[in-house]
Amino acid sequence: MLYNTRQEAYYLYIILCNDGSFYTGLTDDLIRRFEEHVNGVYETCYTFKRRPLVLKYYETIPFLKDATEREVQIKGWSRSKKEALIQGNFHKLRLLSQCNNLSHHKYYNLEKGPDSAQPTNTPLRLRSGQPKAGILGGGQLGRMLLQAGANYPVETFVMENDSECPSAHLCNHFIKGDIANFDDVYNFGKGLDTLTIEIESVNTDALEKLQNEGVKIYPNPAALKIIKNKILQKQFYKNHEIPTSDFIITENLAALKKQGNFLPAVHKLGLGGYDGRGVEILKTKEDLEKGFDAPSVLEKMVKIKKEISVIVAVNDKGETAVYPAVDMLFDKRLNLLEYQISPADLPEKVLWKVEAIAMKVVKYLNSAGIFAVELFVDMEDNVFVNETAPRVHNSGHHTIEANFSSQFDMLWRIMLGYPLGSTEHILPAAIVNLVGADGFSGTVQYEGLNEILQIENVFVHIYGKKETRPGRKMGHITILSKEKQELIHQANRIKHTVKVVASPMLS
Ligand code: AIR
Repeated sequence: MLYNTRQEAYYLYIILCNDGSFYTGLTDDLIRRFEEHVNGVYETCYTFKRRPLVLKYYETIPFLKDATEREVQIKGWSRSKKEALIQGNFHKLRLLSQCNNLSHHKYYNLEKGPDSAQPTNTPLRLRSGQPKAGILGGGQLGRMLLQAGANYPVETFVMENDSECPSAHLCNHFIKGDIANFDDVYNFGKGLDTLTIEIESVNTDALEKLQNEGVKIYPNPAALKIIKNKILQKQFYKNHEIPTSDFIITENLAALKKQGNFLPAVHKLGLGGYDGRGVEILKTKEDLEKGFDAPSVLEKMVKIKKEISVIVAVNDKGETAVYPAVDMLFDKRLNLLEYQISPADLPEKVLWKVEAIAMKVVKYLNSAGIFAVELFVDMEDNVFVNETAPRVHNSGHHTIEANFSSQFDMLWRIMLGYPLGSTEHILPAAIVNLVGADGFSGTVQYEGLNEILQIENVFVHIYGKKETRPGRKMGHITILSKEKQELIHQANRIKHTVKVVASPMLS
């Protein structure tokens, strides 16, 4: 049984009036409602001196109960508190310009009310002379974060077990250590001003201690503790009435084997899985053997029309910036992201629902940082959260070239206390992941790059991993184009041209 399948989207909105006061309301259709306001349908709310001037703010809330509670709450706020809310969220308000550009906006010429000031910065308060930032984990995500960090005044530190990892040569200081070990993480972090992760399997107890001692940690260790354990993550969605597929917790293989009637389902290892590892699709009773003999979660299979990802940035002040949703296409066999196309091709109403649910996840995680919320859209356009990553994410790699502020740039802004960047895209994009080909293990070799590098709208990212193995993420290629057909065409071309193999001597 699924809970919360009846989904709607409500908009809590605030209109600035020409006398400087705010009008707060609730609607299920923001554009229509604003039109009504400007056309005088709500004359009784206004006087001759008080007229609706401009739509300043909205938030999308998936359930009526939450929406009415929120309306009552905001209506009770003082003017300055409403102003702070508006200022804090100026990034995510894509719909606003759409509403405010309505051609029949008859109040345009009214004298402007007091406009909101630009948000003030909270520069990082340094514990030492210059910002020292640490990254736990040294894979491709850390590498791309360091590439963006090179543009900022920051001294970078990376800890990882493998001193030949993709990040080792791009940071200012590399420390060899075990990210799952309390002492290693604590000793690494204690001299730093700010710290982030690029993989979930880190020691969260050490992070909590560091946080108590004043190190700024992104994401908040409490949020990371929930997300890194797939069981706690699912319970978190359920507790906060965030739509997600039904699930059962299985302690071991024997317990899993009793759940034949729950199939088809996806078995996910509680701790430690990533990039397709720790996930098994179980369709028939015979498949139960493939499940995990450790605490795991068995998730009912949803009939999926689309898989979507939304990346949300949150800073210390609780301000948010949302990247346009993207379509994800998976390699079913490897359980890995194969292509990604952005922005997602979905009806606007579904996109709003997707965005509202992603915002709800982030709100209840109560943490600054970057969050990638992966969602399913079913045949009836219901939206379910699949899982969330509290870090930069594969589904956002296109933002390096395709958006004003990339997900990596954005994380630096958050960690260093600068204003959030713009998430607007410059051009639509696609990503093709370069994964190790089947049958090849050993020193990596890339075939076909020469041909692909002759195409003008592609950008190659090789992660610098020395060794390939089947299914390992070794790089990605981004394509930019106004035309969706061109994106798909080039993505297919790349997929069939570039091969990640091993050098013949070692294969
Ligand atoms: N990663 C972390 N969670 C999911 C992914 N894809 C990235 C991180 C991590 C790297 O994958 O950058 O360090 C590990 O990749 P590999 O191929 O060494 O296992």
